[in-house]
Amino acid sequence: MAEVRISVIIPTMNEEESMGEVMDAINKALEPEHKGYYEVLVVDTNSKDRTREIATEKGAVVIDEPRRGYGRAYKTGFAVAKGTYLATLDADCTYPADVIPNFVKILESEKLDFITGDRLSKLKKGVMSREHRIGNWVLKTTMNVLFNMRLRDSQSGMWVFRRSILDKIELISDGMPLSQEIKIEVWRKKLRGKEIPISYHIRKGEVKLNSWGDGMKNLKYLFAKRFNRAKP
Ligand SMILES: Nc1nc2c(ncn2[C@@H]2O[C@H](COP(=O)(O)OP(=O)(O)O)[C@@H](O)[C@H]2O)c(=O)[nH]1
Ligand SMILES: [Mg+2]
Repeated sequence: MAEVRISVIIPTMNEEESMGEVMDAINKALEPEHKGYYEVLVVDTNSKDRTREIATEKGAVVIDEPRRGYGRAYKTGFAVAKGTYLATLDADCTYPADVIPNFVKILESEKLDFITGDRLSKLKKGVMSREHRIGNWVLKTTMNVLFNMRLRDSQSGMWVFRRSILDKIELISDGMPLSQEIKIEVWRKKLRGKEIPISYHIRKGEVKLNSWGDGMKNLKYLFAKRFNRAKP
C-alpha cells in the first residue's frame, strides 16, 4: 500500500459471531472512497474461536497481543497503525462503521483533532440496560466535574482522530478506563475535540466486561487520573 490514509483498529477476544459482519461493514463504508488507502488492524488477545481467521479472510491484519486488557490492545494497535487518521470500534456490531468516512471529512473540514461518537443522545429503547445507563451517567458526570468537561458519553469506544495527536497525549490505562482517558487527555491538552451523536446497537456475542467491577474501576481511575496517580 502506497500511503495509508485511514487505520481502523479493533480489539478482539473471541468475537467470531460478529467479526465477519463488522469487517463487511468497514469494507463497505471505506471501499468507495478509500480503496487501497485504508488498513484494518485487529488486535487479538488469545481468541480460541475463528475470530482471527475471519478477520484475515476479510482483509484485516491480525496483531497478537497476548497481554489482557482493552487499553493494552489499543496502545499496541496505535503503535503500529500507519494511517493519517485512526478509527476505533468494538468487534461486536454495536458501533456504526458507516460514519467513519464522514467523520474523517469533518476532521478535515472543521480542522479538528479528535471526534468521539456519542451513543447516548440517540439511544433506542432496549439497547442498554437501566443499570448500564445509570452507570454511564455516574461516570460521565464524575468525569465532567473532575475535568471541567461537557461530554454526554464518556464511555464510547468509537473515536476517529488524527494519529499525530498520539505524541501529545499520555495514555496510561491498559484496561477499560482507556476509553475515558483518551477523551480526558484530548480535552486536557486543549486539542480540538468534538462529540457527535451516533447510533448504537445490541451486542452480538458475549460481553467481555464485568459491569460492576469495570464500572468501579473506571470510577476509581477518574480520581487517580485527576490527582496524577493513574497506573496501567
Ligand atoms: N485484544 C483484546 N480485546 C478485548 C479485551 N477485552 C475486551 N476486548 C474487546 O474490546 C471490545 C470491547 O469489549 P466489550 O465486551 O464489547 O465491552 P463493552 O462494549 O464495554 O461492553 C470488544 O471488541 C472485545 O472483544 C482484551 O483483553 N484484549
Ligand atoms: Mg462492546
